[in-house]
Order: sequence, then structure tokens, then C-alpha cells
Amino acid sequence: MNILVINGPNLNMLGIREPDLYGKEDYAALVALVEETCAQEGIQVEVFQSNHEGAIVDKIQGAYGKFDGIVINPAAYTHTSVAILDALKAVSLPAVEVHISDVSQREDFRQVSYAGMACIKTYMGLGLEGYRQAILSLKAHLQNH
Ligand code: CA2
Repeated sequence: MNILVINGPNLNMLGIREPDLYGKEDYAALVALVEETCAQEGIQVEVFQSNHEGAIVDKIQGAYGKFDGIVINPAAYTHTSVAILDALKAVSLPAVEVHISDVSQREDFRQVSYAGMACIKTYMGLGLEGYRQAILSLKAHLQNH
């Protein structure tokens, strides 16, 4: 099993500001958690971060035929990007959405998730633990389908 974990804009700044929303751990800790979880579960993983919408679209397109599934936190593009939604639909790989914060309790403009419309499940408000849950859930889905 081979999965792709995608993180959107500004997530590389984790741990630098807004610890109340996003926690104290930095982006390297997020990558370590994902890599450790996947190693424990016998999953191969690539972790990708970009601040650019088109680069994320390119990465999703490139996942076709290469990865079995995707875990994605599109960050701010969650709430704006039909292009990321369309790319997820185009490759038709099982995808799980993660948000570190509980977006359901935040501003009105965060209440829509375009990417989420192409995802089998969403985890939010669990901090970095949400990535672990998303990986486990994606693994279970891939084993059952
Ligand atoms: O809760 C999440 O994971 C979000 O995807 C994070 C995005 C936000 O736009 C989404 O609504 C919810 C923002 C990521 C920005 O990360 C920062 C890290 C450090 C300092 C400031 C922002």
C-alpha cells in the first residue's frame, strides 16, 4: 500500500504562530508523525507540501497509477478550490480530508469544503492526531475495497 499525504498553503509554518488553533508542534513533527504511523502500519508514504494551488493539482494528477490513496489537508484552498476538487474527482483515488483545527467552529467562510466533496471521510479538530486517524481510516478502506 502506497499513499500520498498532501498539505496546502502555510502548513509549513506550523508551530511558528497561532498555537491555540494549530498546536505547538512544527511541520517536521507532522511529517514525522505521518512517517512513523505509516511505518508501523506497513504503508509506503510520500508527504508533499505546497503553497501553490496548481502544484497541488499537478501532484494529485500525478498520483494516478502511482498511489493507492490520498490524505489531504488543502488548508485555505479547502474553502476556495474547485480545481483541487476536480483533480481529486479526476483521479478517483480514495481520499481522506484532515484539518488540524475544528473548522466547523470557525468563520462562516470556512464552512464549505470543496475538496471534502471528493473525500470518503473528514477528520477535524484533533490536531496532528487527525493525520494518524486519516491514515488508519484510508488503510481500512483500501483493505475493504
Ligand atoms: O485546520 C486546518 O488544518 C486548516 O486546514 C488550516 C488552514 C486553514 O486555512 C483551514 O481553514 C483549516 C490554515 C493553515 C495555516 O497554518 C498556519 C500555521 C502557522 C501559523 C499560521 C497559519
